[in-house]
Amino acid sequence: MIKLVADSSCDCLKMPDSSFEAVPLTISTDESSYRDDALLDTHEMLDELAEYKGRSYTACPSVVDWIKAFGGADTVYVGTITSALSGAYNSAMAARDLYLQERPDAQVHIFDTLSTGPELRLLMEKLSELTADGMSFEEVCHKATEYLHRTQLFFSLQSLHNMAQNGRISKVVAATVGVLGIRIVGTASPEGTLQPISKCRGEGKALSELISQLTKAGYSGGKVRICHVENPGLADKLMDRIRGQFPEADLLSYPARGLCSYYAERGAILVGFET
Ligand code: X90
Repeated sequence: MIKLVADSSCDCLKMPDSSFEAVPLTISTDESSYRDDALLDTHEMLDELAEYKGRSYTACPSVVDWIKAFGGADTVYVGTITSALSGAYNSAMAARDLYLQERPDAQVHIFDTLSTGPELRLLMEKLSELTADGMSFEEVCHKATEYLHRTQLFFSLQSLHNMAQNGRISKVVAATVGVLGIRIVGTASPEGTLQPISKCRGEGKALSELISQLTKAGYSGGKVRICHVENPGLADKLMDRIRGQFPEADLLSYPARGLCSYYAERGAILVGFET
């Protein structure tokens, strides 16, 4: 049996035609904790966190969480959020070691996306295609790794408060965003960190900047996956613009689940695409 596993930053609970499992990260305060699973109400979580005066945190899946998700399968492909910002990749690697001690004949590969959200989702969709084609483990690993080099992530964020609070970016960068409708457009750097590209005043400017970045990066009509944090309007506008240029493009937008909602914050969109 083949199993596909990703942490919950993929914003995806199911995958058609594959045995897929998302392993939740958790978001917490000193008073409550939110497991990023199918039961989480992200809207309610964002409301409660906006009211809450204290600090909030996140935690990656534990080794045991990962092993449970591997579910006894002989072949497991795992996609994780960037190892530069989360312990998810390391805990998945530790889970792999333990799993292989118990089952020396199993095959487990962990992909560090050096990204998150829709770029992780694209990887999982690719893995689903490759495994359906009946390829060998080595071939799937090779092709999926190659694919990751041909995908990219851009985003527009209205606030960097939670990224800064949790030490994922500098407070200096964070302070320039959110005031006077300033949004930041950025990308996942080659090292897997948040790389700001430009500051934009207003959503229209952010939209134009995203389009121009996509074009510069070499987007030419491939897949685009857009996750939004309570901003379907911006996601739709982006899809309309892309469809205007590439009528055949495979586009999909969907709401972010818990982890991306927490870090990208309300109003954000994350755009994963094939170059
Ligand atoms: O292990 C943990 O506790 C999770 C930490 C995750 C921190 C980063 C989350 C990023 C979510 C925000 C915008 C995109 C940034 C992309 C940088 C690669 C999405």
